[in-house]
Amino acid sequence: MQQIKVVVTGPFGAGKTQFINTISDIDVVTTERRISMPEQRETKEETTVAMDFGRVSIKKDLVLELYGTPGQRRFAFMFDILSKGMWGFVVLVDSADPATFDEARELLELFDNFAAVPRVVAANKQDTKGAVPPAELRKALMLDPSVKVLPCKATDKASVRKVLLGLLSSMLEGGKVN
Ligand SMILES: Nc1nc2c(ncn2[C@@H]2O[C@H](COP(=O)(O)OP(=O)(O)OP(=O)(O)O)[C@@H](O)[C@H]2O)c(=O)[nH]1
Ligand SMILES: [Mg+2]
Repeated sequence: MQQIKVVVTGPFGAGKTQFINTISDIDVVTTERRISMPEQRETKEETTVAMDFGRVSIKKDLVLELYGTPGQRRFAFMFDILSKGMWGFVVLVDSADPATFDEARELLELFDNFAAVPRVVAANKQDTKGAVPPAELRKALMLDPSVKVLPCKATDKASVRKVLLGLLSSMLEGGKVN
């Protein structure tokens, strides 16, 4: 059995917990707590304070272990703990929230520094008003052509699966996964 550790990161509220909940075969281990800062509570009530953990069977003998990071930067101490031993990572971005794009770019660089492993950017919330398409997100994030930017709707299982398969195919190209 090959177990592949994948980290799901991205700015506050990008949809990381949702992404893992949608695809996981097991009940996700979450660490959501009520948001303490009133200005952030306008968007939602709870935030991840340590991690999400889920797993998904991709095919016989191949399981992805998904580790979601917190989005609030005060919990960033978890980043290097969660990234230990990762085989790849996903940077999830709320495509309708350009104010978070710079941070998404920073996270990509930060996790790249932890480990130079395959990564994909998921242009999430494609179903929401004002969501920019993947090509536009690529430009805004000034991404290298080698980084895949995939459309995503974290509430939709097939869509989440496509993102993970996109990452997996980059890993296959690297020859680590078979
Ligand atoms: N319409 C729509 N809503 C989404 C999508 N993905 C996530 N959401 C919603 O966006 C909100 C934030 O999602 P979370 O999964 O809590 O985001 P997060 O990245 O884990 O947030 P933090 O842990 O606080 O950083 C929730 O209400 C989700 O249901 C999507 O693709 N489409
Ligand atoms: Mg979360």
